[in-house]
Amino acid sequence: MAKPRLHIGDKNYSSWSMRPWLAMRVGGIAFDEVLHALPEMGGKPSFGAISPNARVPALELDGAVIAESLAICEWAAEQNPALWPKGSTDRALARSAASIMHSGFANLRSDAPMNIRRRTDAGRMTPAGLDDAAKVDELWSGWLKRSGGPYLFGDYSVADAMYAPVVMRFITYAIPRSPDAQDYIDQMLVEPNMAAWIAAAEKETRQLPRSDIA
Ligand SMILES: N[C@@H](CCC(=O)N[C@@H](CS)C(=O)NCC(=O)O)C(=O)O
Repeated sequence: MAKPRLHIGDKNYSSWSMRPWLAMRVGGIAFDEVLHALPEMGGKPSFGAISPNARVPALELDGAVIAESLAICEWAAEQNPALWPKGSTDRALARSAASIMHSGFANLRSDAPMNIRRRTDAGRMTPAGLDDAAKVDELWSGWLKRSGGPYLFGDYSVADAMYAPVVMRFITYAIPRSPDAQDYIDQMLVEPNMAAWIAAAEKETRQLPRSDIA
């Protein structure tokens, strides 16, 4: 098998790219990364011809291209099953947690786009965006209570990779949070692969006005 190639967007901005990149790194799966500049609003993406849905992330694998962050994370967990919890109920719950993130929290995502370098406040967010953030906090707290931590379902799983960009949003936008959510955020920030992504994002200099000025 040729080495998989993961196409990703700017590390400062591309929240969907961050998820499978983390899952693959935590899972110890060797891959090459191909970094693309996300297009300006209405612009043509450089990955348009590579990715089946003209989006990143996209994983090139043995002549096929796999789109969608969660599908790539599922592939990663087939290579390293430790990326999902062992018990079947916990595994189902972690898959549910990952799916809730993948399909939900649209208000939080649009009010507070991932921008790792930026520091601002939650004053720019709508009540609906803040409600989404409160819901995430409540879910994290419940899962952590059930598992005993330190990650959502005990050991690091795909669910944590899926929520990693939300951790960054809590910080960038100084979103109010519970002590349990703060502990989880602190835990996630020192995970070495997350720390490596953040360090790379901080070194990037490209700016996307739609995220930096808005
Ligand atoms: N549902 C997709 C979402 C992927 C997505 O929207 N990616 C953004 C970058 S974070 C993108 O490629 N945008 C293309 C564009 O802005 O033209 C997934 O889970 O991978």
